[in-house]
Parts: sequence; C-alpha cells; structure tokens
Amino acid sequence: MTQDQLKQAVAQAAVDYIVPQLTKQSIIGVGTGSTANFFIDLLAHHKMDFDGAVASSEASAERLKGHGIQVYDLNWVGELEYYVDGADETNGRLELIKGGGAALTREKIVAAVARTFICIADESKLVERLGEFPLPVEVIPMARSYVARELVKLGGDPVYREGVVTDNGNVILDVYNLEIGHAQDLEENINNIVGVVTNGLFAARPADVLLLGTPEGVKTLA
Ligand code: ABF
Repeated sequence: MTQDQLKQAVAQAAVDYIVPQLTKQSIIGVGTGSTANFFIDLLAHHKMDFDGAVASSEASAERLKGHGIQVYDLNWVGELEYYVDGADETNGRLELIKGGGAALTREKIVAAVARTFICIADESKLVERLGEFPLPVEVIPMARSYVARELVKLGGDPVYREGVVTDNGNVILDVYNLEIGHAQDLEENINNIVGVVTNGLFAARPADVLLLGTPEGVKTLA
C-alpha cells in the first residue's frame, strides 16, 4: 500500500468513527494537511448529516467550503464533539508533534475545545520517542532571534522557516535535535519563552484516539 492509500484508509476510518454519532446540530473540528484533506473529501459525502465545521487553517476552510460544508468561526461555537487531524509524529501515549504545515496554533485551540481529538496518521508517524521531526514553534516576528537564543539554551537547534507566514501573521522556527524526555514539561517550558505563541508539542492535551494506518489495516489506539 502507498502512503496515500494508508492516509485515505485512516481518513475513512475517522469518518466511520464519527458519522454514526453526528446529529443535524453537530459541528466538527477539522485539521490541516494531506491526511486531513482526505478526511474532508470523505466527510463531504455525509454533509447532510451534520451542521458544519470549524477549520484549523484557511486552507482547510476553503476546502470545506468547496464541498458546500458550512464553516463556522470558533467564537460562535459552544461545543465541538470531535476534532479530527493528522500529525507529524506520535508516540504510544498519543503525545504528538504537529505544525509541519504551520497551522499548529489554531490546531491547538481547536484541540482544546474539542471533547474528543481523533488523530489520523499512517504508521510512519508512530515513533518510540518524539523529536526526530523538528519541533515547530510559532513566534511573534520581532521575537524571532530572542526566542531562537532561548531555544538553543534548551538544547535545540532552531532554524527559521524562511518565506512562511502563519495564518496568524507570525513566523515558524523548526527546532532540531531536542531531547524530548518529558514532553509535557518541554511543551510548558517552550511556551513560557516570551514571544512564543505556541509550540507543536501536543502533550498537555494529547490525542484521545489514534487511528493508525498500517498495511494490515487501521489500528485504533486509545
Ligand atoms: C497537520 O498536518 C499537522 O499538524 C501536521 O503538521 C501535518 C500532517 O500532515 P500530513 O497529514 O500531510 O502528513 O495535521
């Protein structure tokens, strides 16, 4: 199976997981990236079964609207039953690295609101220890150099993602070579650096369910 077929299989598994629970009032949190795109395209077949979606990026909002799915501003939404999104890495505790697509801040906000966060990923994303994928950190532009120096003190090698501006008007530092022993502590320590908006560790609020695409089928970890 190709990686795209594995992504499609987990996207279908997420649709199968949530659709039976949806009502006409349901609003779904929808993520960003190629796996999330498969999910959006498959979810569109069921658009009559729910009210609409909140998107974690402008790109996903456009894709949802293209399918005729109503997209809501999160501020207008009280409750999100589900948030479905991909990841760059996951460990067995469902702690994640996200943000390769630069949408990490909105993703973390939607994850915070959602009752159930379903992560969809092909098996290449499952790792023993987080950190081979460089950790994305969204930073206020004027703080970029300061934050980079502070990240070096934490043992990382930050690299400015040139030419990328987030949907929030900020920049991204990708941090290589971090020792991620206790992910929750590191997430908090990086967030405490002045000028950091968010970092891509999802450990304080990990996924609740991981649908993992393997050649033997989709495995569910919870
Ligand atoms: C988003 O998309 C992320 O947080 C992660 O960076 C990325 C995963 O992309 P893909 O599904 O294309 O591998 O969910």
